[in-house]
Amino acid sequence: MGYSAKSDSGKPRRNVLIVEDNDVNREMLHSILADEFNVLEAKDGLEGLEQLRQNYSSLSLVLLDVYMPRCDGFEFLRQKRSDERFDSVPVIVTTASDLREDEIECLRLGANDFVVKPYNVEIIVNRVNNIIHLRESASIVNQLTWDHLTELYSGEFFYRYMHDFLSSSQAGAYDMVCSDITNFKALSDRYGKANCDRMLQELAKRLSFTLPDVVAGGRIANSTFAFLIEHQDSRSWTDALMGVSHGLIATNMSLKFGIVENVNHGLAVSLTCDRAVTALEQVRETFGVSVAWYTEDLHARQVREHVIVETMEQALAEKQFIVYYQPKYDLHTGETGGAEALVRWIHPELGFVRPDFFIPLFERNGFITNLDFYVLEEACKEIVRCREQGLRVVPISVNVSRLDFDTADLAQQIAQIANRCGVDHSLLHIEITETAYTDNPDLVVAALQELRDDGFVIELDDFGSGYSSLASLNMLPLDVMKLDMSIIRQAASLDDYRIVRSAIQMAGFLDLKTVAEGVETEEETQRLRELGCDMIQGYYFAKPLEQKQFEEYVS
Ligand code: G
Ligand code: G
Ligand code: MN
Repeated sequence: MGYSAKSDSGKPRRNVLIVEDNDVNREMLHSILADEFNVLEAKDGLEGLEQLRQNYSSLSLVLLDVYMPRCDGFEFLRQKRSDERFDSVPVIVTTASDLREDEIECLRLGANDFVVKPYNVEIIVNRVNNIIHLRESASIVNQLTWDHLTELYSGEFFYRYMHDFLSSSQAGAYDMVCSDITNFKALSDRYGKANCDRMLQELAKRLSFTLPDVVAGGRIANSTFAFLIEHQDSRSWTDALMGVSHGLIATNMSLKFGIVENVNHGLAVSLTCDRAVTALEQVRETFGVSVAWYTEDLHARQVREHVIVETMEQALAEKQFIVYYQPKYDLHTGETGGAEALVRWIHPELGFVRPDFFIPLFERNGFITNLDFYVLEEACKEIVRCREQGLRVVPISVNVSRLDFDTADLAQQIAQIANRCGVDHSLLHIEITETAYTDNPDLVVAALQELRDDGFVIELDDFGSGYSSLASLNMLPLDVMKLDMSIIRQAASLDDYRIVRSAIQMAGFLDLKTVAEGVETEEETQRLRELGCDMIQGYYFAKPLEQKQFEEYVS
């Protein structure tokens, strides 16, 4: 921060306190300083201490006489030193003579500088400015260096300091340990900020003691600490962490540790910390203390994820995403009754990338919506191609991610693509999952209603997987229920189809058609037919097919 002595430059005027019993001296100092400073006055040490107590936070400096009645300069300095709130206020002592012993005693008691009487205007003004400037810069450095709550380093300082440290100690081996309270938001909502602050404070203290051979610790985010320690077999000390949250705030606290062993001295410290945090984020435990390591596998996955995110836009532009079509077999007619569009990515470097891998990533960064619109358009073009070649035209269903519902005019955009391609709306089926509904019920119901009114067919995907709720069945405007592969698999392996039967019955009550997914055998097909299932989709009938194969299939 640039400090300007010119009070008329727009910078705030600093407050300076003069503690002096001699009226003439006090007046003189006052008139010397009044041009640049707001001057406060005290007639002896006691008054001076009272002023200090009231104004210490806004006071930039004290000018202190040594010999005064009631409470002299020495006593003032002693009292001031006993209260650390006053540490931020520097003191210049004014002495009448060149009494060395007095000067030494004042320095010992914490005075910062001297001016000797009789006063010299230039010397006083410059000393006052220098001391204030010094103190203010030191205070800024101090603020940037420390996290005052935990007394760990601030994140920025920790990164810089550890970078310098690691660059200068090429030979040593170190481990990075990051901790995070993963339910911190919930805890602070419940217990309040002050309690959570105290907890962080206590936790930082405990970790500083519990972790072995700590080089330094920093608070790198709200509830995230990082410690660099000397390298050692982590299994030798991680057990000690298990008790570290004991008695802190709540028994349901979720404290996770991520460890990067043998940190790479050349890697930015913030990235090393990111890796430790990535490791701890892998932990599924939702309470208690858990520890995770940043492994080779995790690293390889992160690199792949990075490549995927870096190349996704270009991949879409270059049509590296290929749409496959998996036929659905109609158990009533014995013919192909539809198909599901399933996207695949042929990546120039990574080769074939599974959708299970990239779709969750795209759902995190929002790119899934671009991809879904692309697949929708490809599916429309495929319908047109089949029609133009005189092939049998069957409805194609596309998967619509729950994230797509954040698009304000989703229904209109889907309709626009269909219309532009010249595809009848009834030939496009929209597959949604229940998570879309649980995320944002009102929005999803409204968008689906609009789509359905506009002639599209709505299918509920993955029914029976995860957290199926009957509420979503009730609330969503639906036409088709797709029974998840997992309940078909389970029925087949237990030879018990009761769940499948009741799902099909329930669909019947709700006027929904049923599609069973992941049907792999003749036996399963037979059972599903008996139970009144309308369609089956699965390897027994057909795998997802490339466009050409699909067209041959339906011809
Ligand atoms: O083919 P299979 O491995 O293709 O698909 C894995 C998962 O990816 C399934 O849950 C499927 O619903 C999903 N999926 C496949 N293609 C798409 C797509 O185009 N959009 C969305 N949102 N999900 C898709
Ligand atoms: O969108 P949904 O989650 O329903 O995606 C269907 C998934 O099921 C895709 O990954 C597809 O490749 C896969 N799949 C389709 N038929 C079968 C099957 O018979 N067996 C198995 N194991 N998977 C299948
Ligand atoms: Mn699907």
